[in-house]
Amino acid sequence: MSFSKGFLWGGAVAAHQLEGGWQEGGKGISVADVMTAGRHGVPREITPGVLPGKNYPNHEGIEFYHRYKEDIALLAEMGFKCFRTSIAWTRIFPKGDETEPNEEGLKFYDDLFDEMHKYGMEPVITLSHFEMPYHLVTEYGGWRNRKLVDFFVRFATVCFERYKHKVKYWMTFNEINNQRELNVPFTAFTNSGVLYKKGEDKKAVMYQVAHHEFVASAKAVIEGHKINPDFQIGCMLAMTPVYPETCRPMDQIAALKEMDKSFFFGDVQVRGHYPNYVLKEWERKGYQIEMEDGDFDILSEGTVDYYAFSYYMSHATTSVDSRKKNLQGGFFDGVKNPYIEESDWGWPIDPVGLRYMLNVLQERYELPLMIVENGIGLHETPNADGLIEDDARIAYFQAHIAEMKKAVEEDGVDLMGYCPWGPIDLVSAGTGEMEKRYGFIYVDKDNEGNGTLNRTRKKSFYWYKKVIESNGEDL
Ligand code: P53
Repeated sequence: MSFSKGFLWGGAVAAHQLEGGWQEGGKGISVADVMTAGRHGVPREITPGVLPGKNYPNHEGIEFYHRYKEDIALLAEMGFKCFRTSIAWTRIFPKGDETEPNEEGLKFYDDLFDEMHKYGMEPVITLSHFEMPYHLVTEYGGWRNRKLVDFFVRFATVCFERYKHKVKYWMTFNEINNQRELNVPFTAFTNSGVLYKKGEDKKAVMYQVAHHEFVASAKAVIEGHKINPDFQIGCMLAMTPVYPETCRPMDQIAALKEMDKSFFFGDVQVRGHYPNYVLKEWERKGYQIEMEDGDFDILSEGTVDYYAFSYYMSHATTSVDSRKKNLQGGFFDGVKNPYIEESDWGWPIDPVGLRYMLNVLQERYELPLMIVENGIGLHETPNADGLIEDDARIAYFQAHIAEMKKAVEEDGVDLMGYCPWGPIDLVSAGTGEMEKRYGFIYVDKDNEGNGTLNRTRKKSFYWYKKVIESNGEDL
């Protein structure tokens, strides 16, 4: 037996990708509401506000806002012990800078969490998952602005107070390290509501933005623990191991430096101080990151309780710059790994990388870990009987869970839980497509928004149910 009795088997989603109801219950416009649908190789467009005639897939999502009871019942049928979702900031503070929260929004999550508890399902909640109020972008420039710290802490505190008896597991910012990738506008906008200006040093801005977020996150941790000392508040990073292409010593350094770009965010949130490799970079480049007196104390006091991360893929890099290519639509500059396959969207599939990552994180931080996203996007159509036979998804999860098991059983990794991404089909964050499907549950809707929105169980639904039932023994 490898997984503890209380191991949190579940699944993960984000409010903006499934709720819909973008103008209901007093909700304000979020950054996700001004992003159009793209597709593989065609980036989502970030429009200046909501424009007529554009396709904004998050406006409707899969209408979870109205159908959540049916959906939670389906997840419960699979035996979910936990369910990760986010609280849409714009339901609680529609513009972000109000002093009083929106009661209707708070009530929605009360009902949602009650519904989960009915089935003994533990809510695992992200406070900010790519859905900050758009007003904070237009009026304040997003997280460039120090004022965002107070707005976020107010939002976090309101949620902690309101749900202190309903939610124990929290995360502050989803995949806070995505913004390390400066090539694509998507990352800075979804993480931080930042649109880079022509000619500015993106990296310097990124560090300033990150500093504000670190302070906000640490303050939230401090406030949260005052409200309920039992709260477990984590950081959340996208963890993509970067391998050296060869054993050329300089390739090791290239891979190490690439990983540091990612680790940086967790290093601050876990250890409560800036790592030397970043301080040296600031010195070298002459970056003057604005900080206030007391920030360092806040960072060291507000360290996280656990380390949550998403795992989808690994990457590879080289020290020979001319060999580097734009991969994944510019999301990463590196080299292709000839030893592994890729998904239809060009995401490398690497189960062993998950075990590797779990080990690295365990050794680096000695904190409990939680895998809060993992999965594969697939094109799917029902067969003649209306069933989705998603054997490729089952194979993906079999391989990844088997590696996760080794990490726990053989390597002694302290793992709290496992939440596959998108247990029910939802809108893709990266492309805005509906047809990049992750679910155990199929949702009848296409990229143009046509479909009945009916839910049906895929083959993997029954498979994952069995996995949970056997506590990960029967793969
Ligand atoms: P989609 C990039 C790289 C790794 C994870 O992604 C990422 C992204 C952004 O696309 O995002 C996370 O929907 C994110 C989820 C997202 C999921 O991965 O682009 O936390 O919101 O849906 C899958 O296929």
